[in-house]
Amino acid sequence: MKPNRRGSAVSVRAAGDPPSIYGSPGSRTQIVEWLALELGQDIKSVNLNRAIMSSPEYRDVHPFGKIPACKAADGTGIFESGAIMLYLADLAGSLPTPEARGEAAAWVIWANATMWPALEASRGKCNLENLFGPVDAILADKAWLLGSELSVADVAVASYIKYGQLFFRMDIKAFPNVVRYMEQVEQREAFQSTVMGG
Ligand SMILES: N[C@@H](CCC(=O)N[C@@H](CS)C(=O)NCC(=O)O)C(=O)O
Repeated sequence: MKPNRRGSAVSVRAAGDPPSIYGSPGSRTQIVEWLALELGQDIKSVNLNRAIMSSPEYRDVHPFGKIPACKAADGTGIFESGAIMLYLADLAGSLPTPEARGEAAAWVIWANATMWPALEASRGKCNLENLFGPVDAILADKAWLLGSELSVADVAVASYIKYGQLFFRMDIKAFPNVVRYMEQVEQREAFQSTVMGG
């Protein structure tokens, strides 16, 4: 796996450059960086501070001034961590058909728009069976959500399960296949060096 390259400002891009990922340590930026490592997708990681986040140049990339954000080689700005993840998965050639893209997007959007908001609003006290019962059933006969290989779907879902455990002490032991799944995730070097802070 290639280490990420680190830059320092909202940059001008050249065709063929790797996408710039703008962010900071201890944020969703590390979910995106985990995925880039798993995919072997070269990215340029750029650390931002508050001043840069509110600058007009950065607002061209992320209209709401949040992190993470991505600037593609052609200058296109992409915001929302889930959208950035799907972009990287596409760029790496891991979503070769509209169906593969749709299947992966379903999980990325579920993690970002359904699972995490439910956990965050309830501090992990919502009905976990509603969220993780179906995930547990799916993982009964698959190593990963979409089959035998880790994909963008797993990076999105497992990151927010881990956030639930870290931030809300969420207990997933009622879901043995999810427990096994998270054990697999925890063993991955790329997860340890990004989401778990190295
Ligand atoms: N749904 C957005 C959330 C973006 C977000 O709130 N990011 C946080 C860091 S994880 C942030 O920018 N915090 C600084 C701020 O709100 O000014 C995403 O997934 O990208």
